[in-house]
Amino acid sequence: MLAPALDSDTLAELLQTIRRFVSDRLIPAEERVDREDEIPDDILAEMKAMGLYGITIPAEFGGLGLNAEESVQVFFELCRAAPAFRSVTGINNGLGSSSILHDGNDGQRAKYVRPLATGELIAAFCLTEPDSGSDAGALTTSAVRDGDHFVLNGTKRFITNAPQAGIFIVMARTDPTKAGGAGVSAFVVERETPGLSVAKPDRKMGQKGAHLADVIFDACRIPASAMLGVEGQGFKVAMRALDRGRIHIAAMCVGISERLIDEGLSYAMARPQFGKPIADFQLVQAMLADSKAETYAGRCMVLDAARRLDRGERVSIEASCAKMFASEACGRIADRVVQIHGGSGYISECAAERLYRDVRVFRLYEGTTQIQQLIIARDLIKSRRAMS
Ligand code: COS
Repeated sequence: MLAPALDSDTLAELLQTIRRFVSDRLIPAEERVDREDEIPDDILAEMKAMGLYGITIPAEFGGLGLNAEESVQVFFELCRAAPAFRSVTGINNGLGSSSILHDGNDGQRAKYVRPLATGELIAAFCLTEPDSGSDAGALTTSAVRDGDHFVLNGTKRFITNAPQAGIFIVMARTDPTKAGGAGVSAFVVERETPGLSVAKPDRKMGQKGAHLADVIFDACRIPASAMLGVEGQGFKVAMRALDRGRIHIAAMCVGISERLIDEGLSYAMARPQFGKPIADFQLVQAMLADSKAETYAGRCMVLDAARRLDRGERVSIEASCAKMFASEACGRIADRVVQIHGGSGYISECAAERLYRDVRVFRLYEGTTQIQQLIIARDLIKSRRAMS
C-alpha cells in the first residue's frame, strides 16, 4: 500500500496553487506556445521550481512523493492547460522514472532519479519503431552482447521529448531467436553515447511546444550495466510502465475535458442568438450535460485505477478502461465544444480550435483505443480460463 504523502489540507493547498498557476501563467501562454511551437524558458523554470517534473517521484529522490491517487488529482488540475505543458514533464513523471524506480537497480536509481525529479535531466521512452507500433513485441532494434557491453542498432519513432532528453529508456532485442516480447531487454542509454543521434523533430497536428523525433542507434556501444532489470524481461518492463502511464493519460483527458467544458460554458452563456444566450437552448445544454457526465465518469475511473495501483494491484484492465473511456470522451467533448462555438470554434485564435487539435493524440499514444480493447478482452479471457 502506497500511503498518501500529504494530509488533506496540504493536498488541497497544493491543488489550489497549481490551479492558480494554470490560470495565471499557463493558459495565457497557450496561444503563443501554439504559434511558436516552443514553451518559454521562464515557464519551464517555474514548473521545475514547483516540483512538477517529480510529482510521482519519492521524496527520498527529491520528488513531491505523491502516491497515484494524489498524483492524478494534480494532473486533473495541471491538465486544464494545453496538454503540451504536461507532456514536457510527462516522461519524467511516468514511463521514464517509473521504469527506473520499479525495474532499475540501486545504482541506476541513485544516478538518474534525482535529476529527473528536478527536471535537470529529461527522460524519453523508446518503444515504438517504424515497423512496430501497436505490435510492440515485433520491435527489431537489436542489442548484441560484446564482452561487458551491448551494441545497439535500430531506429525508434515518435519519441516524446527526444530533442531535449538526456536519457533514453530503450527496449531492444537481445535474443533474436525468440519472437515477440520474449527476447527483449530494456536499457538506460545516455545521450552523449557515441552512435546515438536524434533526428529533426516531427511537425505535428497539435501539442505544439512538446517535441518528438526519431532516435537512431548506429553501432551504439553501451555498458552491460545499463540494462534495466533482467535480460529478456524488457517487454514486461515496458508493459508495466504503460499500465501506470495510461492512468496518467486518462487523468490528462479528464483535466482537459473540464477545461473544454469551461470554454463551452463561457461561450454559450455570453453568446446571444434568437434573443437569448445560446446556453438557454436545450440542444446546447444537452451537449454540456453529456460532456460533464462523461468527464465525471472518467474522473471516477481514474481515481479507482489509481487507488488500486496504490494498493499494489495489477491494473492493466482498469488502466486500459480509463484510458480508452477518458480519451474517447475527451475527443467527443472537444468536438461538441467546437460545435457550441460555431464558426468561431474553427478559427485559430479560439482555445477550442487549439485544444481540439491537441487532444486528438490521446486516442493514439500509449496504445490506441483498439489496443486498449484488446488488452481488456485479453485479460478478461485469461482470468476466466485460469478459473476453469
Ligand atoms: N504487466 C506485466 N506483464 C505483462 C503485461 C503487463 N501489463 N502485459 C503483458 N505482459 C506479459 C504477458 O504476461 C506475457 O508474459 P509471458 O510470456 O511470461 O506469458 C508477455 O508480457 C507478452 O504478453 P502478450 O502475449 O500479451 O504480448 P503481445 O505481444 O500480444 O502484446 C499488446 C500485446 C497489444 C498488449 C502490446 O503489444 C501493447 O501494449 N501494444 C501497444 C504498445 C503501445 O502502447 N505503444 C505506445 C508507444 S509507447 S508511448
